[in-house]
Amino acid sequence: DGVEETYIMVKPDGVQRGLVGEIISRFEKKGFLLKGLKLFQCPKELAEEHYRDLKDKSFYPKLINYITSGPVVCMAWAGVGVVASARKLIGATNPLQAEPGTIRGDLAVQTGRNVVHGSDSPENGHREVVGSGRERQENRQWKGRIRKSTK
Ligand code: YYY
Ligand code: MG
Repeated sequence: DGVEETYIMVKPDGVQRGLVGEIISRFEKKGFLLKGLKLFQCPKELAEEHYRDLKDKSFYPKLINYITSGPVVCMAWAGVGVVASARKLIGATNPLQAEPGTIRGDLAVQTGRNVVHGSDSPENGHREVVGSGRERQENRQWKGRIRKSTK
């Protein structure tokens, strides 16, 4: 049926700048379904797992420092084609190249402070929402509770 899940995360700069409501609003207005949300201080090990594909990049240590520097807002969003659509709403990785009208295009300037994360494939969407190992059980809780209330 094409319904997918994606993991959207307001990064520490977005939370500190008070952009949580604005970012949620864009996904709500588009018409996607919010399935779960939590404020979360990401431990270093989970940040490393989340960005494991980038561990050989020169910016990786800074990226891990940044993402663990303050609370993030974790969200699971669902809908038809939500993974690719969310990436379009978010805009290019480098905010200076992101189109006006996108979240990064409107709200950010630096790649290293680009306010929001979105999964890049349905497989990663599922992996990032559900998690693995230790965080799996906890994720089931924050997602499951909201899911019940939306039924
Ligand atoms: O998926 P997206 O966030 O748009 O970009 P990725 O290539 O997955 O990189 C993840 C994250 O790493 C990016 O949002 C900022 C940071 N980063 C960086 O600091 N410098 C780069 N040259 C590339 C990415
Ligand atoms: Mg990415």
